Amino acid sequence: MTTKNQALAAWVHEVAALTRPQNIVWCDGSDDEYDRMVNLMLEEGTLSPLNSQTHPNCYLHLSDPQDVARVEHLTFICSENAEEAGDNNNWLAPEQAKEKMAGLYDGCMQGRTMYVVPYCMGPIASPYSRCGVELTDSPYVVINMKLMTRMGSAALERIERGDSFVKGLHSVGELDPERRFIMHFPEELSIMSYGSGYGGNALLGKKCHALRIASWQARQEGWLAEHMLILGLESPTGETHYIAAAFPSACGKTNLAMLIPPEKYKDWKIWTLGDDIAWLHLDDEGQLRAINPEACYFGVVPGTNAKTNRNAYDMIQQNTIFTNVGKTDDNQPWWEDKKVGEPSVDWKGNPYSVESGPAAHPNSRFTVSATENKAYSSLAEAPEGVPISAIVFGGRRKELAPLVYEAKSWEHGVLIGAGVASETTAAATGEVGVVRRDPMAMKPFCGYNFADYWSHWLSFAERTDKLPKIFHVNWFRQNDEGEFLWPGFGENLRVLQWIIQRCDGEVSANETAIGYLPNEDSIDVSDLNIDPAVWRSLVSINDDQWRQEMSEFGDYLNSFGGKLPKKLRDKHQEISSALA
Ligand code: GTP
Ligand code: SPV
Ligand code: MN
Repeated sequence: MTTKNQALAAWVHEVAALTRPQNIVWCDGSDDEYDRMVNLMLEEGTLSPLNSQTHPNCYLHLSDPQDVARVEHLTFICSENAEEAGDNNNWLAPEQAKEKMAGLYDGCMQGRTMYVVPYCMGPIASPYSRCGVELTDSPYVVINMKLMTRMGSAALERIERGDSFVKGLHSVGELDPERRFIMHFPEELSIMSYGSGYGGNALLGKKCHALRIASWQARQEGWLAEHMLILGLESPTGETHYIAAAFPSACGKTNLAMLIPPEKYKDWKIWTLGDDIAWLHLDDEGQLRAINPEACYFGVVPGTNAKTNRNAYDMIQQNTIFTNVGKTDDNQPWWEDKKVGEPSVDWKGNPYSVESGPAAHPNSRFTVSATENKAYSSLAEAPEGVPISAIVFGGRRKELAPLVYEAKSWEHGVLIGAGVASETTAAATGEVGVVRRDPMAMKPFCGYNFADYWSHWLSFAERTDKLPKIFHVNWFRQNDEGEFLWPGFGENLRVLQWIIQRCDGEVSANETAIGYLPNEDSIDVSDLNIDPAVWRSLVSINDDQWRQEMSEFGDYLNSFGGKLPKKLRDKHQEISSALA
């Protein structure tokens, strides 16, 4: 196979001349091709079969132990001008970046096969979808991209009909952390990745394209590319509200998107549309609509069990690729908090022992087609997307942030999003558990200057009067013993219910300086065995802590200098004064 698209053919030719692969294979995205790739990897030993009785068509991939997460310090936005990238990104001049990468790519595919992977982010028939082509020497990338995107012939046809496409070049190289870079060239719609096989560094359709490059394009074209789940909340009357929620990596998006209501709320139903990325557009009526550019879940494995997330637990019993989990002695996948079975082999392939750490890496992942999820919404395939009623921001905060609060206006909501801060997790290399600022959960993913990004967010209020309401949640408050104060998971439905009641004007709230909080009795927790004093602390604010927070947040905003939108500065000032 090859292509009628001259630009694509020329680029493939040019890359092959540089990387010098032994073979070039154009991927058609068929199930046969997937099976062939799996067999190839089983032969090579880069994939191993799991117990086919308990886990049909499931496989385990163990990565290089030094290559288990995103590498933010090695990820760059290479715009022409450094200010475009902003202090929120690492920046390199495009020419310098290309020279560095050309040195790494020179002959890097000798003796290997280069796969040409055309893909479409979003439903093939959607006007909001965007295409890309990834060139990679990793079969692991090919099988993951097959599940994650609309990959192969249908995407290539879109490109041949004249769609623009993002050019992504990826090589695993030597998997040497000293020779690893993820470079983005937003002006040229291109990505260059070298030296890692891990998800967010190597599956270029996901964070590199659908967030970093797409956020840049979205600003120019008047839409938003966000690190958000999309869910539908169906009430007992059969009415469904759609909610988009942004939480930093490993802070609960997949879990919320698949939530199973507790017994008391069994007449409610959550439908999943997406668990990680949302592309948001205003339609002709001024309604904000969302599509999910992905077609699979690339989810955190540890913590997934029949109680916390039954939907996810069930969907990963078959047709799943596991990366970096442990195994039981009968070859079933095993991870911390699975609650059944015992580990006998760890994620490095060594016999399991308590002393050598967890059996599954804390950032071990499952890759599984979205269609395996029982709660998958049929509207996830709708070309026009779904109308969004509420936008929710959140993070991991032991202290400070209440369970839920509501912005008083769109501008205020943008400020709340810009103020997201969260404890770091294992999804990226570096220290875990330290609070860092992570505006809109986009710190690692915004492809341009945050000050411009906030201006772009603010501009939506000038284009429509039908914008969703904005909220902030925190499932992660803890006591001095480190125990969570809120049960989380399925019980988060109670908070979602309050959110839609607020959207529909059905419930009053407690007005504070930082926003509207639930009245103590507006969310029923009588059956949850929460101490009344704890409950009060979850739905109230500590003024001293908030004064401190607003002062630190103010310093952060000021670091963006003259580019910081005045509306945001004023709103920050207004809330600080109200707290004083
Ligand atoms: P990325 O895929 O990295 O973007 O992560 P995510 O935001 O989808 O996070 P995910 O839902 O995979 O959850 C990450 C971890 O947080 C898992 O170990 C979950 O078990 C845990 N978690 C999710 N929701 C809750 C909750 O409501 N309460 C508590 N205590 N933990 C939660
Ligand atoms: C995240 O880290 O936010 C993920 C996993 O969703 S990755 O695709 O690696 O970015
Ligand atoms: Mn994510």
